[in-house]
Amino acid sequence: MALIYIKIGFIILFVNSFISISLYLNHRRQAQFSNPTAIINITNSNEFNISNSNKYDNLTRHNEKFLTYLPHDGFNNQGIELENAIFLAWFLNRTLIIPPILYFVGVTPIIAQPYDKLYDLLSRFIHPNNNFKENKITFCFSEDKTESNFRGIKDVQIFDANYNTSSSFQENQRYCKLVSYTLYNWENLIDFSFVRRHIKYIHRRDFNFKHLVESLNIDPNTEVYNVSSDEYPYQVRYYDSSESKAELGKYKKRVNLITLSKKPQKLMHFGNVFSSTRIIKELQKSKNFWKKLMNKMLPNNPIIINVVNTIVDKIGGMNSFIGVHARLGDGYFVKNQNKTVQGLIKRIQKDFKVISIENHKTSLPSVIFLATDVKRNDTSLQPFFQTFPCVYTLDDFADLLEPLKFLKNPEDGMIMYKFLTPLVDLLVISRSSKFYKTNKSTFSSYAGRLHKISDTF
Ligand SMILES: Nc1nc2c(ncn2[C@@H]2O[C@H](COP(=O)(O)OP(=O)(O)OP(=O)(O)O)[C@@H](O)[C@H]2O)c(=O)[nH]1
Ligand SMILES: *[C@@H]1O[C@H](CO)[C@@H](O)[C@H](O)[C@H]1NC(C)=O
Ligand SMILES: *[C@@H]1O[C@H](CO)[C@@H](O)[C@H](O)[C@H]1NC(C)=O
Ligand SMILES: *[C@@H]1O[C@H](CO)[C@@H](O)[C@H](O)[C@H]1NC(C)=O
Ligand SMILES: *[C@@H]1O[C@H](CO)[C@@H](O)[C@H](O)[C@H]1NC(C)=O
Ligand SMILES: *[C@@H]1O[C@H](CO)[C@@H](O)[C@H](O)[C@H]1NC(C)=O
Ligand SMILES: *[C@@H]1O[C@H](CO)[C@@H](O)[C@H](O)[C@H]1NC(C)=O
Ligand SMILES: *[C@@H]1O[C@H](CO)[C@@H](O)[C@H](O)[C@H]1NC(C)=O
Ligand SMILES: *[C@@H]1O[C@H](CO)[C@@H](O)[C@H](O)[C@H]1NC(C)=O
Ligand SMILES: *[C@@H]1O[C@H](CO)[C@@H](O)[C@H](O)[C@H]1NC(C)=O
Repeated sequence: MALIYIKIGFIILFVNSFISISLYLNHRRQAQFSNPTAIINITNSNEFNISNSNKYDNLTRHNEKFLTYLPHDGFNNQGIELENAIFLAWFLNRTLIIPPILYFVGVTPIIAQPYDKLYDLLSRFIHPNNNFKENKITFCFSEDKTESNFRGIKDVQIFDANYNTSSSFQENQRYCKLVSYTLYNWENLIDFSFVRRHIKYIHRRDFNFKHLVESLNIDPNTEVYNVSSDEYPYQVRYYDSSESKAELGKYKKRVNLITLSKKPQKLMHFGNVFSSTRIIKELQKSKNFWKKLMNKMLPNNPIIINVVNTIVDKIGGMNSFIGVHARLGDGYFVKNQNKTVQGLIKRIQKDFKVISIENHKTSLPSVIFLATDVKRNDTSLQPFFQTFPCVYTLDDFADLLEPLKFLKNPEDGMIMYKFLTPLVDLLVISRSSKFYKTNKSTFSSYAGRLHKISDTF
């Protein structure tokens, strides 16, 4: 997905009060090393004192080397970043420190940034504690009217939840939005059993650099290697083979992974690792690993899977409907709304000529489930509904989503309902007989990937 930098001039208004713990184990309270050296029982759920951890002692004693990265953008972009980081950790034989999902209700204000700026921005998202009770921020942005910017956002500032947005809007011509967020452990959603067999990993609890180096007990100046300053969103392209002739494309700089494997620093800190084109994989072992990984990053949260199965049953069962993803809601996708909707209509009509108002009543597959980021009554979608008579959206199954209202983030007690409904949308369409995507959407790519293997989860 095309991203360009935005100018940042933010003001820190909420104090990032110090959380004494920055690394933690997953919610299942197990050590998740491929070859566990220490299984630690955590009694106090949220508070894991890394400096008391036998595992940590063992790690440092055995000269463990670590690798981490900075997430940005929506859930699906963050998923690609995680997968790339898993590959890098595997290739470079380092223990991966996995950041939490930075989950928003609606569109994310955190898009690709130069390394230091992104770090600064991310460090303001913290778990609620005594001083900071709510997972809410206000972000104000001015719109970019030029075509180049994907999100349609030019300038972002982040404020606390009480920021007077009306004054901001008047003074700076900015749009402000109060958004909820939560920092969610990947293992609450995705099956890590394959990952666990192939790399060592631990979870990171926040985005505070100081916490990180303190937890690892390393010197930030001599024992950290910051891989790239990420002056451009597509700055560095990584190559698994020094012999590779693959071109840089939109990237600015080539780095061979073999060069990185010689770095002595304890922590190798990547910034932006987004995009499925970021790492060139030409070695056979890389290709094999990647192919397997792509088929193993599967959602496995039983509550979500149950909800999805119930909805799919209601529509008529797996493979008995057409799945469509219409990404129309923000930035680039707004400008292409009509094109996207017309494109989807044409492709479906071409493939399923049988679907029309006249023969809707035949037994041929005619049911469509439409996943979309806009409301059903949105003007741009009307041609779709006029063309196809039998279209369901997630709104039609609101009652079946009820179980998600009881799903809480164990870290902060946030009800996950609003964060997770897009994932339900995505999983339903992945269980269709035929899937139609929106170009350039990573939401669509993940749905398409799961669609190919939907009988396996
Ligand atoms: N409910 C629902 N939400 C959607 C759908 N498609 C996109 N969204 C929402 O649109 C926003 C951006 O999509 P994300 O997938 O999070 O962002 P991303 O990972 O950058 O993906 P893309 O922007 O699509 O490449 C998020 O709030 C999504 O939840 C959809 O089909 N259904
Ligand atoms: C540390 O690791 C060694 C083996 O590598 C193991 O024998 C020992 O029990 C571990 N120590 C703790 C405290 O877990
Ligand atoms: C962890 O807890 C389980 C059950 O409470 C117990 O059987 C086990 O011995 C504990 N392990 C450690 C390392 O304390
Ligand atoms: C964490 O461990 C350190 C060192 O053992 C100790 O000084 C500190 O009190 C511990 N903090 C908590 C919250 O247990
Ligand atoms: C991977 O790193 C560990 C130390 O963390 C080391 O013991 C092991 O030999 C390394 N494996 C390879 C293949 O380099
Ligand atoms: C917010 O800003 C507007 C416009 O400047 C002002 O009229 C209003 O009193 C402010 N509200 C608060 C709560 O400060
Ligand atoms: C690495 O980046 C962090 C975060 O921006 C910074 O604090 C640190 O000084 C950098 N370390 C090195 C060695 O460049
Ligand atoms: C999309 O089409 C509608 C008419 O169907 C039109 O009113 C609208 O301006 C078009 N939007 C864009 C972005 O072209
Ligand atoms: C989507 O991308 C494909 C391949 O690049 C292209 O053939 C197709 O026309 C695009 N569809 C739309 C609706 O833009
Ligand atoms: C769509 O419905 C919502 C209420 O669900 C309403 O607020 C909105 O104005 C409607 N939009 C259009 C384009 O009709």
